[in-house]
Amino acid sequence: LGSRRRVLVTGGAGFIGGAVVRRLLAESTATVFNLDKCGYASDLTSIEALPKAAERHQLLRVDLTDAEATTAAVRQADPDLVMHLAAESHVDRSIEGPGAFIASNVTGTFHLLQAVRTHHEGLSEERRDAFRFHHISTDEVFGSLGDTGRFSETTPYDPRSPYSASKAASDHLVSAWHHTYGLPVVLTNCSNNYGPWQFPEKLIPVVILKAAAGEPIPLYGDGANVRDWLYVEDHVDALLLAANQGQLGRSYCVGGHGERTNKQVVEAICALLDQLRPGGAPHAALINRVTDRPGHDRRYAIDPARISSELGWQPRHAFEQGLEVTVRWYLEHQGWCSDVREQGGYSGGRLGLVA
Ligand code: NAD
Ligand code: TDX
Repeated sequence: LGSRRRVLVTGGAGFIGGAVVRRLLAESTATVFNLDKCGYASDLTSIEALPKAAERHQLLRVDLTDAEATTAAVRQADPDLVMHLAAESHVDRSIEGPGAFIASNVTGTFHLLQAVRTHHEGLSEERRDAFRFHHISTDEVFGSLGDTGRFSETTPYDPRSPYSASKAASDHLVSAWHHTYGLPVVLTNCSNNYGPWQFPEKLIPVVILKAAAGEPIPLYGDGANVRDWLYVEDHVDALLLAANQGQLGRSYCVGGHGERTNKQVVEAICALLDQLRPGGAPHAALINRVTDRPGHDRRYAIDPARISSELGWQPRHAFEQGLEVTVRWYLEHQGWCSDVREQGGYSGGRLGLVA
C-alpha cells in the first residue's frame, strides 16, 4: 500500500469486498473502514473472526443512496485509498426490481464520487499525490460475445441487463470524474467470481446446495451460456495490484482463462459431489432445465493481457482446484448458508420463480 495508511472499502460486508478486507487486515498494517449498508447479501462472520479486526477494522453502516451520510462517512474514514465495491450485484434481482440497482450503483456511486472529490481536494499535498479511487466493475458492461473473441479494455460498452447497465453507468461516472475533476482513478472489469462466502443466490453455491440437499438443480435455458470463472482470491490479487500500481485513468480487464458452459460447471460440481458423497443416484440426475433468464448474455470471456503484462498479475488457481475447495467449503458451511438465506429472503434459482 506504500504510504497509504487508511483504506475505505465500500461493500466490504459482501462476497468480494469481504475477501479484500480480510486480505488487507492480514497482509497490511492499514486501518480498514468498511462502508456497507449491511443488506441481504452482507455478512461479517469471516471478518469478525479475525483477531486483527478488533483494532484495525471499522464498520461504517451507511447506505450510499444517502448523500449526507456518505459524505460524513468519507470524512470519518479520511482515506488514502478508496476501493469501491458496494453495489447491488445479482442480475436476476435486477430484472425483478431494477430501481434498487439504479439507486445503489448509479446514484450511490455519484454520491461517493462527490464526497471523495471534496475529500481529495482537501488533502495535504503529499497525501493528495498518493491518493487513489479504485472502482470495481464487471465484464458484463461489454455485453454478450458470440462463439469467438474476448473482451478487452478497448471493447465498446454494450450492457444488456439492468444490472450491467447500472454498472456501465457507474464506470462512466468514474471516468468523467477523472477527466473533469482530476480525481485519480483506476478501474477494473472482472469476470464471474466464485469461492467461499459467496451469497447463495449465484450459480455455483446454488448448485452445490441444491445438489447436496437432493433437490432439482435449476439450469437456465440450454445450459450452453459461457462464463469465465475466476477464484475470488485471484481477483483480490488483481485488485490490490491495480489499486496500488495501476496507471491513473486506466482500466484493467481481469479474467482467469476459466471459460466453461454452465452445463460444464454444473456437471463438474455433481461429479465432485459423487466423489465426496458417494452412494445414491448420480447427482447429475438432479439437473433440471428451467425457463431461461430474459436477455441472458450468451458468452463472456476476458483477455487479461494488459493486467498481466503491465502489473504482472496471473491467476493462481485452476478452475477445478478452486471449485473443489469451494464445494468442500459449502458442504461444511450449510448452517451459515441457511442463516444468510433466511436473512436475505432467498428461495432458490431465479429467486423462486422457477418450478
Ligand atoms: P455482493 O452482493 O456479495 O456484495 C455487495 C455489497 O455491497 C453488499 O454487502 C451490499 O450490502 C453492499 N451494498 C449494496 N448497495 C449498497 C449501498 N447503496 N450502500 C452501501 N452498501 C451497499 O457483491 P459481490 O459479488 O461481492 O460484488 C462486489 C462488486 O464486484 C460489485 O460492484 C460487483 O458489481 C463487482 N463484480 C462482481 C463479480 C462477481 O462475480 N460477483 C464480478 C465482477 C465484478
Ligand atoms: O440457478 C441458476 N441457474 C443458472 O443456470 C443461476 C443462479 C444462474 N444460472 C446461469 C445464469 C448465468 O449464465 O449461470 C450463469 C451465472 O449466473 P450468476 O451466478 O447469476 O452470475 P452472472 O449473471 O453471470 O453475473 C455474475 O458475474 C458477473 C455476478 O452476479 C455479477 O455481479 C458479476 O458482475
